[in-house]
Formats: sequence, C-alpha cells, structure tokens
Amino acid sequence: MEKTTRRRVSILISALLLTLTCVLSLFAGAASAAESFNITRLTTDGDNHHPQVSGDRVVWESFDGNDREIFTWTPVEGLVQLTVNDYDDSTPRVSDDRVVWCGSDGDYPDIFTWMPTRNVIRVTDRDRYVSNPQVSGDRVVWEGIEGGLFQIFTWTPGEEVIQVSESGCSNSHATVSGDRIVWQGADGNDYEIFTWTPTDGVVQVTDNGYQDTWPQVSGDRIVWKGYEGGKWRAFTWTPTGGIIRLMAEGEVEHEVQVSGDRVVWESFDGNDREIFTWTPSGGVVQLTANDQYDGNPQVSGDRVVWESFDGNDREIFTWTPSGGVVQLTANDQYDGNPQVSGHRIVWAGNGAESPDVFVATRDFSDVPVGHPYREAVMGMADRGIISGYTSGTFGLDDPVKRAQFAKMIVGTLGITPGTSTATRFTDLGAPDAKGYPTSSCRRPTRTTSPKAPTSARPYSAPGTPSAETRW
Ligand SMILES: [Ca+2]
Ligand SMILES: [Ca+2]
Ligand SMILES: [Ca+2]
Ligand SMILES: [Ca+2]
Repeated sequence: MEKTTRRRVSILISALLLTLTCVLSLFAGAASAAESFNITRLTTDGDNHHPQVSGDRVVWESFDGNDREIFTWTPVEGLVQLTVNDYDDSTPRVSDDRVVWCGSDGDYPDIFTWMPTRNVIRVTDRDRYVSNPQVSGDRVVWEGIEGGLFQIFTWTPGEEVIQVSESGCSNSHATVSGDRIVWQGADGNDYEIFTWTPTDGVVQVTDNGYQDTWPQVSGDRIVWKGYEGGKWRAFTWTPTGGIIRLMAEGEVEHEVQVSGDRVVWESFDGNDREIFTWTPSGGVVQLTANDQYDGNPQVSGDRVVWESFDGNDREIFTWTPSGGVVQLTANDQYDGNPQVSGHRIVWAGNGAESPDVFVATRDFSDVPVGHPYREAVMGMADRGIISGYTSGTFGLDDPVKRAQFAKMIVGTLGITPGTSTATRFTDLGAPDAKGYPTSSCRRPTRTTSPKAPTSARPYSAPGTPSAETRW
C-alpha cells in the first residue's frame, strides 16, 4: 500500500476503533438473552487429553496405542497432526499460533515448538530433565534440572536460552504472560512467589512464613494461593498495587486463575465447592450456590468456565457478566477440566469410549443452521472479524455503524488491539483502557490543522457522505 494511502486508512481505523467501545457498551446495557453455543467433537480415535485453546487454535495430546502425539485444530485449517514418531509427545500449550510441548526423544525429554508457517523447532537438547512447557506470544518457558535443582528457563526465537531463576533453591510451577514470568521458589523455609521480566530481572513478590504456591499471571497481575493463618487464601499482586488478599471467608481449592483484571477460584463453603470471581471494581462475586461440586474454573476476559458434578457425572458451565450462567453439556459422560479463550471453550469428554476433545463456540442465536447467510457469518466469526453483540445475537437486519465497519476492517487486516491512544474526535467519549485503539494504527498528531475534522460520527452508516470527514 502506498504510504499516504496507508496513513489515511490508519487514520480511519484509529478513529473508528475508539468508537467501538462506546457502541458495545450501549449494547451491553440491552436486555440479555441466554448465550447459545455450537459444540463440535474434534476427535474420534485415540485417548485424547489436556486440550488447550488460544484464539481459534486448539491443541491436545493423543495416545495412539504406541505413544503420544500432538494435534492441533482451527476452524479454518481443520485437524493437523504435529508429531509422528515413536516416542512420547505431551503437555502441549498454545499462544496464538505458537504451540509448545515436551518430546521424550532420548533419555530425557526436550522442549519443541511449532508454528503454522514453519516446521517443528527443537528448543532444548539436554541430557537433563525438563518439564512444564509454557508459552505466551513468542516467549517459551519451562523447568529444567540444573545443579540438582529445578530452575526456570526461557527462550524466544533468535535468542539464546537463559535461566531466569536464581540458583541455590528449587523453583517450579512456572508460567508466563507477555514477557512476565512467574514461579514459586523455596527460600529454605517455605515457598515464595517470584517474577521476572527482561527489564526488571527477578523480583520476589512474597516474603512470609507460610506456603505461597501455584502462581498464575495475566499482563502485570499475578495471582496465587497462600496458606495464611492455617487456610489456603487467594492473593493477587501488581507492581503498583502490591499484594491484596481476595477472600474473607472459605478456603480456596486448586489454582487461582486470572485473565486481565478478573480473578477466579473455587472455594469450599463447608458443604461443597463453589465458584468465585473478583475484579478490582466489582469485588468478590459468587457465581454458583448449590449443593454439588463446582470446580476447576478458568477465565478469559470476562468469561468464566468450570465443571460441575450433577449427581451422575460432570458437566461444563460458562458465565459472563452479561450472559449469566449457561450449561454447555448434559450427558452421561465425564466432562472436565475446561479451558477457555474468548468465545471458545474446550474440554475432554470421557464416556464409554476413550476421551475425546470437544470445542464449544458461542453461536449467534439469530443465525440458525440452514440460514442462507450462516456460512458467511460464521466464517467471519471463525476468523475473529466479527463477534456479535454481548447478548449472543449477530443482528442480521441491523444497519452497520461506522464503528462496526472499522472493527471489521481491523479484523480483516489482522491488527491487534493495543491499550490506548489519543484522538482528535470529540464524539467518541473517553477511550477505554482496554478498547480497540492500537499503537499500530495510531493517528499521526496534527494539532496545527484548523480544518482537521473532529467528529467520527460513530453511529452513522459508513457510506454516509460527510463534509467533515474524509472517509
Ligand atoms: Ca510421539
Ligand atoms: Ca511463603
Ligand atoms: Ca457447589
Ligand atoms: Ca457429562
């Protein structure tokens, strides 16, 4: 694209992106209908375990009778087998299009990675044990034995492998978000939480007399469970906010999870377990209140998923602030350990046969199967170009607003939303810190032009002739 044209497109996109949050917030206020989901079974053969999802991509491991292999699926590419060999490949993780896993190709396992445009790359080639591969963007993290103790290592394409944890104590349970790595390390008395970034190096988050374990991280927010006062409690930390204990009552089970500013956990209430969520603005909200086991919650954005024992076996549930609770499965097989990314939820369902991988994608309730435009609408949804209203509808007959048109342009061009930007348009409201404005299409600053248009008119149709705008 010619430079000036590209700049003009950038201006258009930047302006309209800012409006999108406003438009969506209007729709979020509308009466909410129950969300509906399409459920697809991805596998029929083998023992399939530990599905993970990031964006459109699902990964899992499958035992084919001899050893385990890694598989991936997207709605556009379908199913692809990533490994074909005679040794174990296991514990895959995925971030966007990058997949990582452990391959036991010798006396000790090694770390491997794959992307759609490249073949499999070997990250490590060691004669010592490695485990627990994790990935965020291009950053791969794992644990490996060094000097008789577990240490935390990281690698990004084109860089050497580096050890981020400090030798002398044992470190484990590493995970990563962006460039921030977290783990738990034994300080000689108990476990503490540590974090590392390329700019700050290692920072010790906790320093106390009880166990702090199972950290998770999203952006700069770290969560974990700490055995404070004889009970497991949920904690969070940010570089600016310090440590906050999230719960006053109950005892947290399993790992605490986080996505953005939303934290989820399961808690024993004296009878059984319930699901809780916390945000800085909303505080603690209890999502379930029943007499059955609710557990293994995960979160992506504002969507929470978990499994619940219905008296016979386990079923999958999801919740959003606008859509409420939706039960995804109702069958006589064990459905457990769900994972979530955006509008996609994956889990392994184990019935009379061996476990298989299932994926639920939020459907549009007003574009049913057989509708003449369904293929086109769902094709755009599969590619992340459209996502519909928070009510779960597509709005087939709704006129397209300028803001929505901008969202579709951004989705088609594959531009990743940033965190904030500035605008000269006065009818957009305050930019949302988590909205669509992106540094990659930030409008050049032009404060000197007296004729610079100041209205994006987000609620007009995109083709509306306008004297005050150039698009
Ligand atoms: Ca294999
Ligand atoms: Ca501690
Ligand atoms: Ca319960
Ligand atoms: Ca079930």
